[in-house]
This record gives sequence, structure tokens and C-alpha cells, in this order.
Amino acid sequence: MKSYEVNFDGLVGPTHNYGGLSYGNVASQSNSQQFSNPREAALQGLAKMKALMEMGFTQGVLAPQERPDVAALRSLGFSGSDAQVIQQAAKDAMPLLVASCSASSMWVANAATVSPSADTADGRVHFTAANLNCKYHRSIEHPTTTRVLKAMFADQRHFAHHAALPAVAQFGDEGAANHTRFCHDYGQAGVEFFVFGRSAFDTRYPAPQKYPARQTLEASQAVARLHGLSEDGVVFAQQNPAVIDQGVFHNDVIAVGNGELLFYHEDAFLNTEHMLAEIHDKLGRRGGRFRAICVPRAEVAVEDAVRSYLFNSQLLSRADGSMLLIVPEECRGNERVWQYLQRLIADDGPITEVKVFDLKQSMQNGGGPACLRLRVALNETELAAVNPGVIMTAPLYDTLTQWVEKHYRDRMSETDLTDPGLLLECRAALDELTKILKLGSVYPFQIN
Ligand code: SUG
Repeated sequence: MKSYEVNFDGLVGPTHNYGGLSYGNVASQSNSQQFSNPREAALQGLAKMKALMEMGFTQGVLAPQERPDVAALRSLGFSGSDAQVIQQAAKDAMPLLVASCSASSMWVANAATVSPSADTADGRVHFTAANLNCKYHRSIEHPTTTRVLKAMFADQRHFAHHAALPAVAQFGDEGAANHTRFCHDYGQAGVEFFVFGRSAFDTRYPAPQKYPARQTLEASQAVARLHGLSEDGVVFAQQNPAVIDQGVFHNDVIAVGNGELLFYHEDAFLNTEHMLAEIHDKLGRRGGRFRAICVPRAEVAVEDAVRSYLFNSQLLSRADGSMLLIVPEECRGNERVWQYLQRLIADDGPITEVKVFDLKQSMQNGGGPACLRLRVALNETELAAVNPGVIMTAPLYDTLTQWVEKHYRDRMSETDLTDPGLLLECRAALDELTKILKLGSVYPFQIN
């Protein structure tokens, strides 16, 4: 049976803004308080989805969340009507209002960890929503994420959904941003590669000194257990704490893998040789031939990787076996990175083409092409069981573009977030969206 890797991209929500909320994420911190353009952000994301669809890849879309999150503000003690809750928070606790308005659910690489049916004990595709508990504004995403994923992957014969891990730092989980999968073919058993930033319980593992390590070893192990992965189908590796301190807040800022290939920076991991050998052996036992492309620090410094988001690229397999790299415009703007990419595709290696996308609105908050997509490997039967409303088509692209143009503002500042009218605008937009994507009722305002 044929299998596919489907990219489900996060649709940018109507409150996209630069809140400076992510300590350790250099772009989020340095663009704090700038004006954002939610309409442009959503259109840039849709343009990428359309381009991939037109290249022949199956492309899906993942809905944004209800923001401002009035329920979250109520749980923090604000009360009265919805408008009063927003006004009170604006007056007494602006950082909490900003957090409750973040459109951060757009970075769906952090929505969940997904294991394809070929890897799991019960032969179903498993999803665990990420608790994202390192940052308050992200920790409020997972209940709606779970509802949206269940509305997209509803058939329990094929899909299993797990609640987020316990919401404590010891089980900090950032989803697929620290997870990749190697395989010979998407439909065959593969090797799931979990990268953690620290151990919560074992002091032998070093930890970063400056910025937080968001993913723990124990969280990754728990997800592997929940998904029923076998020991010979998983590899756990530690991210180099020194690069976390340079702004590599997720592994997908310093490495990307697909099929039999890992594309990574020389400084990305600890014990790299051991890790590569383990992946090589385990993938070999599953019929795959592991290959790795290491980008030397002498050619691209970690700082350039963080600025350009070279590794936050999408590595896509073509029918002829070659690979395509989808990179953000910032890679072209960085001379060393761009020259490296020219050499890479001129080489006789598996990556034969680079395509550039303008995702500046998302990039300014630290989200590149890879952050904006959740990969789900599906066989034909499973793909047929996915809610068809969320699969991108030319008419759906047109409808979503019109929907964005109708509902989204083209300028957003912190002051705009204090406007209670924004909540009504967002709810009207999302109510219409659930009908367009055939999701049913998934948002708190639709349920309560
Ligand atoms: O969690 N930025 C996100 C970016 C996530 C990128 N995802 C991956 N690398 N997979 C984060 O730090 C910034 C929001 C603000 O500052 O307004 C933010 O949440």
C-alpha cells in the first residue's frame, strides 16, 4: 500500500503579534513590541501550503486557536463579562493579556508528537498533544489542540489521541520540534529520534546555563511509551546545551531529518558519533540505509544557523528519490548560509534543490518553515480516513484567502490587544472557519 508524509500547516491566527514572550528564542525577544501584520502572516503561510500542493505534495491545514483566551484569564482571577475580563487584565496585568492573545499555536511542529502506524504496537497512528509547559502562553494551547486533532483524525480504528503529559517542568514536552523519524519508506517501520535538552531526574546529564531546555528526556520517554514504540525503533539523543544557550530552543532550529537522511549542524548534539551509529544500526535492521549531512561550524556558525533558520527547513522526498529543501528567505539574506546551500545542491548528494519562501511575519517570532508544519505519515487507508475538510485544494486555498482578507487586520500592536472588539472579530472568523474546514465545534466559545 502507498504511504505519504502529509504536512499539516498551522494557519496563522488573527491575533498574530510580537509579544516578546519566549525567553531563549532570540527572534521573539528582539522583535518584541514591533507592529505585526496578521493578514500578511496568514497569507504568507497559505502561499507556502499552496506551493507545496502544486508541487504534488499532499498538504493539510491545522486551524488556529481562540484568542484572546478569556477562559485562561478567568482561571487567573479576572471576572465579569468577557469585555470586563479583557479590560481588567489590560489595566492590571498587561503581560497576561498579551500571553492570552498569542497566536503561537501557528507553530504546529509544537502541537503534538506523531507516530505512524508502522511504528506503533497497536498499528494505529498515535498523537500526543504537547504540554508546552515551559512558556505560559504556549501551555494553554493543548486542550484545543487535542480537540482540533480529534476533529481532523476522528476514526478510532486508525487514530489514537493521548492527552498532554503532566503539566510540570519535569515533563516539559514541545512535540514534534524535538522529534524526527527515519525510514526507508513512510509505510515501513522506522526509527523515531527523540532529542531532549535536559534530564529532570538524572543529574549526570548536563543542562544549559542561560536559557531553558524545554524538552526533558523523561517527557520523550513517556511519549515513546504511550505510542507503543519498541526499543529497537527509538533513539534518544541529547541536544548540546551550549547551543541552547545560543538560542537553539528546539532541535528543529539545528537539525532536520527525513527518510534516511539527517541534515544537522556539527554542534547540534552531544555524543554525536555514538548517536549516529545507533541510528545507523537500528535503521539498518529496518531495511534502511542511514545517511547524514553534517554542516561544519567552519562553514556555518551556530549564530548564522539561528539567524537564518537554515535547519528549520522542510526536507521533502520527491518521487525520484531526490530531496528538496524549503528554506526561509533569511537563508538567501545570509551570505555564508546561501553559499553553503549552493555548494550543497551542486554536490552529488541527496538534496538537489532549494526553494525559498517569504515567511517573515512568522520568522520574526522565531518560526520558520519547519515550525509551521506537523508531519503525519499515513498510508492510503489512513489518508482516506482523515477529515477531507482539512486537506488543501485549489478551491480551499481560494476560500481561506478570502476568509483571511475578510477577517484579519493588517496591523497589530499591544494596544490593539486591549480592544474587546478583537475578541468578537476573532470568534466570528473562527466560527466561519470551523464550517469551512468541517471541524464541528472545537473552540471554547462554541462549546460552553
Ligand atoms: O515557542 N515563538 C515560538 C516559536 C516556536 C517555533 N517552533 C519551532 N521551532 N518548532 C516559541 O518560542 C513567540 C511569541 C511572541 O513572542 O509573541 C513564540 O511563542
